[in-house]
Amino acid sequence: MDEPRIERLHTVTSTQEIARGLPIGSVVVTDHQSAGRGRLDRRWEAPPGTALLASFVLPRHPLLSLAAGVAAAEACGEGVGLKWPNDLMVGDRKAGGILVEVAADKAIVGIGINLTAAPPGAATIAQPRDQLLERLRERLARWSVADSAAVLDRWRELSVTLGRTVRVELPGRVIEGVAAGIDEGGALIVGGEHVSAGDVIHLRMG
Ligand code: BT5
Repeated sequence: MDEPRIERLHTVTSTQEIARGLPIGSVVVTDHQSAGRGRLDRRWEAPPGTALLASFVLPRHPLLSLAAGVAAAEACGEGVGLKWPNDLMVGDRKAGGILVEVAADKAIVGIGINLTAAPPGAATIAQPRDQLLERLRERLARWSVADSAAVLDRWRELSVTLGRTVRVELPGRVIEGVAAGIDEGGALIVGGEHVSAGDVIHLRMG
């Protein structure tokens, strides 16, 4: 079995592509991505050297998306909350995003956090990159093997979505209502419906 390793690369297409070939415990970090990816084929944009851009190879976990959000919010510290499922928020602005991709025997957790620049309407978390990376590694190691009940409890504490009036855009339809909770599978409960995928928009303070 290969040893886990840390790859620090100046420029890549996406850290996710490099991480896919590495063993559990490995990390890929870069200054710049020419084709940084969000969910659903969206783009993740960050000018060179302005962001933490990393992919972590982790064991699979049924709630890894929420667990990664918890780990990242804790690594960022005070003032950073989670919009369902795992966007890093400073107030109502997005400061970081998480993309979880699952393979047969491992999962790749990609995390992008704006440090010194952000697109219009987005936020930064002004912290030194390497220190933040170290805290992320440590928190991810812990939360990626935590039991689901602990992940859900901590996610609820860090959430800025619960209690808010939200709009959920699903393929072909839209639900609006108060985000009342998350179920044991990590689905958001809105208007009595359990939403496990889709985009959530916070409508107003609730
Ligand atoms: C995400 O997708 O939020 C997951 C982003 C994951 C990025 C990391 S970077 C390291 C690793 N390697 C990769 O290639 N990806 C991961 P999603 O929820 O789909 O949000 C994408 C949307 O966020 C875009 O459509 C934009 O509207 C917006 N966006 C793009 N760049 C942003 C930025 N720097 N800050 C805030 N919002 C951004």
